[in-house]
Amino acid sequence: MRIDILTLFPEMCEAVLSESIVGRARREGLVDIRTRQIRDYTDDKHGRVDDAPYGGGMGMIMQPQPIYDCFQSLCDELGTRPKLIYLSPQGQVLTQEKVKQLAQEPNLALLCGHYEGVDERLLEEIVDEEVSIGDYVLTGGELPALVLADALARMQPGVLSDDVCFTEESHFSGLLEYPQYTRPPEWRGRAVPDVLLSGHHANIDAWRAAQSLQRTAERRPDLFAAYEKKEKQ
Ligand code: 4GO
Repeated sequence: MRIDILTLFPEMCEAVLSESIVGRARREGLVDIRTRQIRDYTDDKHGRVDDAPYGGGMGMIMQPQPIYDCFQSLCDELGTRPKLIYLSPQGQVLTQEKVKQLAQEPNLALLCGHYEGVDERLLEEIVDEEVSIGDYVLTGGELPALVLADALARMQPGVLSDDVCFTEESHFSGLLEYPQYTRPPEWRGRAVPDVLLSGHHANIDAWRAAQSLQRTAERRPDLFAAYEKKEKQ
């Protein structure tokens, strides 16, 4: 899968994308994530990419031309038009279901807004979907784009150590993850639950399933209700 991040802050994105599991996945060619500097495509001789909002009001708005030309150059390079996603609080809130769906796309482009946002006509002209990572406002779309890119990267074959990893965990079964422990067996007077040291795999599986259900019921009644509904069918 290839993901292109259209941004005024490519270094910020590269810093995050070069580390840890996503960094290794990129180096191993398991996922192709690139950044594109929107400012490189402005026609303005001073390099401007934003201007004051018509009708007045706070802050600056990103102009359509640099973003449009940046996206066109990407389409030319790819020889195809990737699905373009704009990260915004107005978007559909991201879920693991949505991540699974987007992970099927061979090419995705992620547009990061800054300042007070992007001229609406650009969104109408080229944006396919708006996605939000949650109901809060950030100073830019870079962190949400990086969240989405990370979630997509870990779905690609070979990125996680074991392919079953992401089928067993939270949100896949629709339940929260069970608690996990590692050495030492006792720490600050707290013991690891005996069952996990028993080597009895059927009991361990049953304990983990019960923990998942209990946590979900306590912490996420919304997810628990959806899970029970799904189980009844
Ligand atoms: C996305 C973008 C929040 C999200 C953003 C989110 N804030 N909840 N800010 O996914 C346009 C200018 C949007 C700053 C951007």
